[in-house]
Amino acid sequence: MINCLSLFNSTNSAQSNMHPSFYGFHYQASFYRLLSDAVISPLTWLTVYCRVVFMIKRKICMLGAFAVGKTSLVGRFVNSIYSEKYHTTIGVKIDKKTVEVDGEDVVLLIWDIYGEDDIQEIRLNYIRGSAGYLLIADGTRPDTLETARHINKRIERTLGKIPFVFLINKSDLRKDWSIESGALDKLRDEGWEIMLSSAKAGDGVEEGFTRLAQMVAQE
Ligand SMILES: Nc1nc2c(ncn2[C@@H]2O[C@H](COP(=O)(O)OP(=O)(O)OP(=O)(O)O)[C@@H](O)[C@H]2O)c(=O)[nH]1
Ligand SMILES: [Mg+2]
Repeated sequence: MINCLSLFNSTNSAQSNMHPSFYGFHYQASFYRLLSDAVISPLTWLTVYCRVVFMIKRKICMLGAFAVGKTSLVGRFVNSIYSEKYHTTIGVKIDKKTVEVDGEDVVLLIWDIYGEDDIQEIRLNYIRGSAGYLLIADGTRPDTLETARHINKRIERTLGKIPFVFLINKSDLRKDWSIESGALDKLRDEGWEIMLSSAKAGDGVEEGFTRLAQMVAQE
């Protein structure tokens, strides 16, 4: 009991040592904190909510022949990683990355689809709902350019014209390239936007995805 009383007294005496202006300052600070919580917080939350709900989201696809580097390009772009090992994609793998286009965030849902070969064509069902696609060829394999042309024709016939960027990948192996520049000039004349990339060295990867993001953000 004595102990409790002495505790009470000591607390009281500690408080009485405080300068009276301390209480005024304390209440004023609390008042402003309440005001900011009541006004600024809802505004902040509303801003965050609007940014999330009205954020531009676009599905894009990685298309091309097998082993041209579709998965490697996604790995480089999304996670800044690259591997020499080749694991063919089975079906589809979906990744996500936000890029900034003209000061606005654009969320890219990237569908990395298995490569086309002599046995299997790409299923157009995977591509439905896409705002655009990266069409990829391997600079060291001219036949992959033909595959890219074939895929593009099928998409245009079935789904209509949608924006795309043509990436000639493996530019780090430029000395081994066998695609004729005349063939690329012909495609440019047809309106194809062509860029060079290397998933291995990282060259042109960001640029390719960002260019497509600019095109699809306007859709
Ligand atoms: N030198 C070089 N090799 C690359 C580059 N990009 C990919 N590769 C290699 O090419 C092989 C195939 O790469 P992937 O990214 O799996 O190719 P993909 O187009 O996804 O293949 P599929 O899923 O089978 O259609 C791997 O061994 C990669 O390391 C590049 O820019 N330069
Ligand atoms: Mg793959």
